[in-house]
Amino acid sequence: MSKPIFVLNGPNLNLLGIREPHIYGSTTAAELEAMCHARAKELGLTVSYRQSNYEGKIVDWIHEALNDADGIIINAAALTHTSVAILDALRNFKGPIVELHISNPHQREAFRHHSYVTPIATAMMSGFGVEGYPLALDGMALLLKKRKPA
Ligand code: CA2
Repeated sequence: MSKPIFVLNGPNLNLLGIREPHIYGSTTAAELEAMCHARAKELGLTVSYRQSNYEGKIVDWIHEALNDADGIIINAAALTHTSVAILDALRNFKGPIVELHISNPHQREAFRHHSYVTPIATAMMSGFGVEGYPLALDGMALLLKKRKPA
């Protein structure tokens, strides 16, 4: 039986649509979650969408995903650039991992150019605004299909 795709979001992504719309757009977190469920439904997938401002919470969710998710889409936000704990947790996950960013961190400050998630990610999506989430789900569906030949 298929398991959900965990869509994990890091610090401050609860502020989507409320602050810094010039960088992150005007779609709210609730609208983004709805977009993810809608695209997942079209793809025959289910999504467990989560956001936390706490590194340990995200590590706990990755541990939960080890048994309970078919794939992980992760926008670790600022923790992308700092968290060895998230990298170590992701190392244990056997399914596809898509690293996602709303902006293109490589066009921004130098401290955003290094990611602890990239070395363990199967694929990356960045710079498409919040549309990157449904696009990442499209990519996830492709990766899962490749793993389970019909
Ligand atoms: O582009 C992305 O998705 C980022 O992961 C967003 C992080 C940033 O630290 C990364 O370098 C790139 C920041 C998320 C902050 O989210 C906000 C959303 C709305 C208003 C304010 C912050």
